[in-house]
Amino acid sequence: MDRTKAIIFGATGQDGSHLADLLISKGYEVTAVSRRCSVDNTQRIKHLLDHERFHLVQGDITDASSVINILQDIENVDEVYNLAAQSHVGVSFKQPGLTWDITGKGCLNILQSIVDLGLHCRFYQASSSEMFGDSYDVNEHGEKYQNEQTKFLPQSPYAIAKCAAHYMTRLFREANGLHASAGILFNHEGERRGENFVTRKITKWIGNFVRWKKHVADEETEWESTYEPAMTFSEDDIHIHPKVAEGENIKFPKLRLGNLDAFRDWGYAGDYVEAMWLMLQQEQPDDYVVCTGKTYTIRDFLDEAFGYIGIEDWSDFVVVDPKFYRPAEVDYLRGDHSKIKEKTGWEPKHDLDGLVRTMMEHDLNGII
Ligand code: NDP
Ligand code: GDR
Repeated sequence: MDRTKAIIFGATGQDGSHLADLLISKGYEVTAVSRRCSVDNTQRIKHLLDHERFHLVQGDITDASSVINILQDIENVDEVYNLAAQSHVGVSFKQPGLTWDITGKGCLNILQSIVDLGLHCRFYQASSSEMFGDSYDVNEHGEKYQNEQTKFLPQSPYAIAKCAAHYMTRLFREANGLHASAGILFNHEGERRGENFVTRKITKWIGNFVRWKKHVADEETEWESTYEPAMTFSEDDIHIHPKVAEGENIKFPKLRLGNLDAFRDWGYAGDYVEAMWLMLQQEQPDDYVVCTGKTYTIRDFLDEAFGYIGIEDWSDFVVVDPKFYRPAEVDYLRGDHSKIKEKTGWEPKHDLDGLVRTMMEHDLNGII
């Protein structure tokens, strides 16, 4: 039986893993590309590794020959999804060259390989609301929003690389007749979100904090009085194991964050991969904004997440650390998903409340 065949670049990431789940559930033959890593980077797709229709191959999108080999090895591939990226905006200021090579040029490597090999597959590019940067339109009610017509004003090396990949996708659609679509996705989160993005950093911290609090409670220690910022950690050191509380006099570190006033339109990653798939099922390729249409600040997210464990005032638990400020910030993102709704029927299923609940349940892991 001929099955639909898909290749996912970036399959080990948050979205790649959700997309792999979706495509497997739809009966696809899925080739997942993962880059060589000195440690295991397959945590998010572990449950798929033994599946008969799931095939893991090694490759790196910065290496054109690696991309060509992967595309060549799969006979008659139907759909190619490019989700691979150095996807952290803050990191892109410190590693702009690497970000450019992966997030920008990597997309070109795939598009050019598709053309050079004469493939008739459909292509999806993971574009981003970060491309809007400082730009927005204003509706008749005076509300700011971004849609497919809003101009791009990128504010980071990451966003500039995404703009280049986005325009490259459009160009290959126009110039080479490729069925190439770009999803301009607003922030989407969930239980598989990387731990140095702000939402997961918050829910993961709360989960660890509650676990630690239980530990000190077992020792009959008042958690309020032992709670001091005796330890600091960097964004990359967020994996706080409950064991940090095992030694005597070791206090739990406060949650250190950067700018709490930025607005983001946060959705659930599982909903957004459905939108990616739907784009490639359309007869004509196109670009679509994918979002919830609602926007909240980091403070609002903190309210929801701490509220979940019954803490209304989180100010004693959070430190604003300039270390996490970005050299340039994107202050306001709120998308308008009218186009994708009209063309494909797609709508988000999770609101902020549902998103936070899903993430908190996962990070508390049954502890309360
Ligand atoms: P992640 O950072 O979780 O995943 C990125 C993936 O890219 C990982 O699988 C990573 O591999 C892989 N990757 C990185 N470098 C290379 C490389 N050189 N060659 C091959 N693969 C590589 O991102 P998300 O899943 O959150 O996002 C998916 C895509 O969507 C990204 O392109 C992101 O920029 C974009 N996007 C994300 C949004 C979001 O809110 N999540 C919103 C808008 C766009 P490894 O696991 O080894 O690190
Ligand atoms: P973003 O997501 O930059 O929007 O990019 P992130 O969660 O990193 O930041 C969102 C906002 O929170 C502020 N912030 C912090 N951010 C991080 N990471 N860590 C902190 O401690 C912190 N404190 C405050 C940030 O300044 C920012 O305003 C995500 C990525 O998934 C991109 O790949 C994707 O393209 C966009 O979403 C849409």
